[in-house]
Amino acid sequence: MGTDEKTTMGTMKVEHEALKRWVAETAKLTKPDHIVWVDGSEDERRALTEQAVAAGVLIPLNPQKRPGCYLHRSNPNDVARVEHLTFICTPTKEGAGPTNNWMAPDEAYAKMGKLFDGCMKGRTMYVVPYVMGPVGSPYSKVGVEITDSIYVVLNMRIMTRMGAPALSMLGADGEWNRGVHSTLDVNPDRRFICHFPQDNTIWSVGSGYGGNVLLGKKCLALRIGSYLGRHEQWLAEHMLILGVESPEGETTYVAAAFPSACGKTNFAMMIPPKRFDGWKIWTVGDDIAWMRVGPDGRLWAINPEAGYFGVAPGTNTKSNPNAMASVRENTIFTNVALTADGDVWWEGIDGEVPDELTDWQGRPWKKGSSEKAAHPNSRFTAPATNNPVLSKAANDPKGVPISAIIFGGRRATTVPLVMQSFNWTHGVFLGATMGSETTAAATGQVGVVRRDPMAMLPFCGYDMGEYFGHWLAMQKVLPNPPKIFQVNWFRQDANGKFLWPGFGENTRVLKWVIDRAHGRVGAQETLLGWVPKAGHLDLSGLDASTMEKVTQATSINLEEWRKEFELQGELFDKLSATLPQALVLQRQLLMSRL
Ligand code: SAT
Ligand code: MN
Repeated sequence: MGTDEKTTMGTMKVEHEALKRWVAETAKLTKPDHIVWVDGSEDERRALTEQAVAAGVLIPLNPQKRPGCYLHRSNPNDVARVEHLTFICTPTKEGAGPTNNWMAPDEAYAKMGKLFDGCMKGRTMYVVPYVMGPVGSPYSKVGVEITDSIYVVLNMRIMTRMGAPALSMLGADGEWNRGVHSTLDVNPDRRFICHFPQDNTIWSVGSGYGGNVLLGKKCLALRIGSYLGRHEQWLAEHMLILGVESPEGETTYVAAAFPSACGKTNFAMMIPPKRFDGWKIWTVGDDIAWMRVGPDGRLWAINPEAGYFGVAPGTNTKSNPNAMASVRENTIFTNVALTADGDVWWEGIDGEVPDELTDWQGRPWKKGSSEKAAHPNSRFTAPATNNPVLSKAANDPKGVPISAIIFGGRRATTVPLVMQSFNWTHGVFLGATMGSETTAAATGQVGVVRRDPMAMLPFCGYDMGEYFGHWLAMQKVLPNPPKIFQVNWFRQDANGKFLWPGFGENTRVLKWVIDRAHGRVGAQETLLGWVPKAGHLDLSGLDASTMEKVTQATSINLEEWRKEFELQGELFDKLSATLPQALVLQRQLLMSRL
């Protein structure tokens, strides 16, 4: 390879025979006109960007307002993850479990093989080597994504450590995740995202959007990652990682799971309120955590990603100033609206609503229109290095030690602002029974409560009951485990108004969590868990009406909890074949306390 006139290798030498063979086999199937191995260089980025602009895939934004930024409009039928078209193709249906769609591996390979046959005729096939995690870290994993989408290549360049460093990490015989992606004709009837955990393989066809096609993200880092984690005794989780630095200079790391579009990015980048002068929050990651037991018996986490694929709507200098700073340059925007002077716009961005815009589909839009100008799941892809509060430890190959794990959902009722689990098993139970109201991050109805255990329902690469078992088993190899908490920023009053101010004010909750993790503040025992004692949650500086609401936000209504335990039963019934007995008993115990 490299001598072949169809193939461009850049400056790279590929010494990995099995990799070369696999690329050749894939090319034989997909029949591209050209094959380009990407090296991740700046020259290459410039050239690919020019091609993407010429092809209309990227629209350059005003270089004065958004230097190095581009807008992409996806096919309107292709704007979110498609869970009903996502499959776990384990040898047996039981391996995937009752919460995943399953297809037999032979059937999936045959079905998708037909779609892949000749799909890149007239197109260029990009070979994208990438690392999830710091280059050279023993915790990191290498993947190679073959794709016919230049948009995917440019996004992968932001989201991962892409190109030559990945190939050198792979060496001559390293193991890698085999990803094949084609946009095909972007037809939902021919759209499948299939995972073959036993083969460390992902095949994705018919989409060009986000988590369906940036295969390092949900597909490798979570679905395949969780499967690998179970076999290799580590955890691949849908969690942000942040560091909290106190005025005394002590930094405590926390990992937190929330479903998609529940404010993980905001939480990971938040700025403490005035009251917390001298405190700093540092972002390690905003979406995914890979966590292992370190030599000291603590849980150590890396962020496998190198960028943010964040939700644009609602992002502004109040909700997330650091995200606004992160998207100032070298960012790809997807499905946001365009202003007359070539800047981006979305619902909830700062400033006046412009009189006229071009909407996310490229149509003229007027102020007052009943339709949204930006798609509710419109996104920015921004390099982590743009983030003013990027943690210095974000690139540390050994990761950061986690003192607390937080599980959070979007719940209008029932779940109080914050609660600490009695112990590890109860903490796993809190994660396992998480519920959340659905958002626009996945296609389907928005706003209905669904169980989303550990925010992993769409991302667990094997049977969910076994996954809980793996979490419980981790305790045995984790002499110094993090404390586990549950939070809910989204509780509402009877009129549907949020009770807790959220955003930077979440620092107040975080402070209690950290003090608990270090064993230096008290707590009040309730039937359901430990909650802050009166006066322990720092509410100073909040106005009287907010204080009043906080009382409601922290209240526990036993009637609501009776219903909650009832509803949890639906998930437990569904998982009954493999649900650990410890969790069944945990639920019975809590119910009997009521
Ligand atoms: O589209 S993605 O899966 O990458 C984003 C998300 O749903 O969290
Ligand atoms: Mn996510």
